[in-house]
Amino acid sequence: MVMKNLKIMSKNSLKMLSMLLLFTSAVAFSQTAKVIEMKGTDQMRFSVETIQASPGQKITVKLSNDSKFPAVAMAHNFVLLKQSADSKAVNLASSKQRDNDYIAPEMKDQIIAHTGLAAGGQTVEVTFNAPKKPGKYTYICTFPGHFQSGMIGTLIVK
Ligand SMILES: [Cu+2]
Repeated sequence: MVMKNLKIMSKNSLKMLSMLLLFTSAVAFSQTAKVIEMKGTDQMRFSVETIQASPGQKITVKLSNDSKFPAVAMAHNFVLLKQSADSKAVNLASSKQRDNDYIAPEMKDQIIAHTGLAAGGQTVEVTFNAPKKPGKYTYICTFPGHFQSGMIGTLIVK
């Protein structure tokens, strides 16, 4: 009888433990994102050029554009690159892809996350998990000419 009760108890505690684990992972999954709000400027710069994140941290980047220029002249995006990426190559290929919002499909394996294009008056956003590996990660705008003008920033994971 004692044994039987013990067995039932351990079954129940296992159940509770697994429920607790489920709950904990659900909380981790729904972790609120760190929100980074930035502007793409007419001077072809990100208003935020450095983002700090802890490894794996959930980040939302909101990129707004308040330019008065038409979209064909001044739009922006946020493209976060893998450390192994060749930023010049990704930019060169992507900046020719007007029909794909300036993201080259063949370069997607070099990209961690990216927004769509923000024309004047628009805000675009993307949510992603920061890489787990500490280090520096480059983000760029692939609208033609902007990377060359210095529309570049750094995500620092530590
Ligand atoms: Cu831009």
